[in-house]
Amino acid sequence: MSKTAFITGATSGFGLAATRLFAKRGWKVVATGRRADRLQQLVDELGADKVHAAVFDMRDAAAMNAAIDALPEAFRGIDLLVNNAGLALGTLPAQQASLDDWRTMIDTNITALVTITRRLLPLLVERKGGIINIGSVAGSYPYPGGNTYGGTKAFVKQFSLGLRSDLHGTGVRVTDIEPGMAETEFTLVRTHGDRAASDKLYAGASPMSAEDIAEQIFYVATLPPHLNINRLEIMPVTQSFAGFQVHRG
Ligand code: NDP
Ligand code: 8X3
Repeated sequence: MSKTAFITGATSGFGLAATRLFAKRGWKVVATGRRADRLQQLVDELGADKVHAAVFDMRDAAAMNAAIDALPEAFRGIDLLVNNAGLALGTLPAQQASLDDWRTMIDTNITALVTITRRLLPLLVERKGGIINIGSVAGSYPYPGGNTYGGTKAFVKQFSLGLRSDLHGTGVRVTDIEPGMAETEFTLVRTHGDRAASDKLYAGASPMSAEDIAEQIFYVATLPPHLNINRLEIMPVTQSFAGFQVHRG
């Protein structure tokens, strides 16, 4: 019998590529996001027997719960939660950054992620399922302008490891996949729609693609059941680390 993945943020980037990959490899997918037209396109492309579109804003817990309550019978047996929906907003230094942007990132990347995880955990325990959280290298390596975004992804990393402890003995697997630079709509969102800035960031950099990350998600999800990758950090070859900075007054 085919398994079912619940993939948040399936209208773009990693979530969209993962939905396509899982569906093509025989899984059923509950695909979520705010952009209903894009989710409908996915259903049209992959088939209503393979993909169920659940349209809601991750920050609206009541809408989230209603969408889960309304799942058709064929999509209720969730085996895998992919906590992918998320965003960065802004690259200004903390002392100039928008507090509204910070709150949006915390509400989406942290509060919504724990809310949906808590909601689906009893089912995942019952089914010995799995959770794949999408963290980021920004949760481990600070960089100028990463402030709150990096903080949210550090939370995702530590929450993932904490879940592993709490779920000890249940058979439920938890992995934090921590990508570096990947070309999606991420930078378009981060720059509040600046296409030129987004194109410039990725130009000539050979970034990872959404499909690269979807393959990692599928790989982690389909490991033999006795294996758990705790953290999977992955970057393009063209990206690495820089040293500390020193200010001389
Ligand atoms: P995209 O912007 O391409 O996709 C983001 C997805 O998240 C969209 O489907 C969007 O759906 C969804 N989303 C955002 N906010 C909400 C919300 N309030 N309610 C419901 N859905 C929401 O970016 P990526 O694919 O790159 O990002 C996916 C994840 O990967 C994020 O958590 C990001 O932080 C992380 N990441 C990205 C990296 C990169 O370089 N691209 C690197 C490391 C991590 P919609 O707008 O339709 O609601
Ligand atoms: C996205 C990767 O390096 O832009 O999480 O923060 S980075």
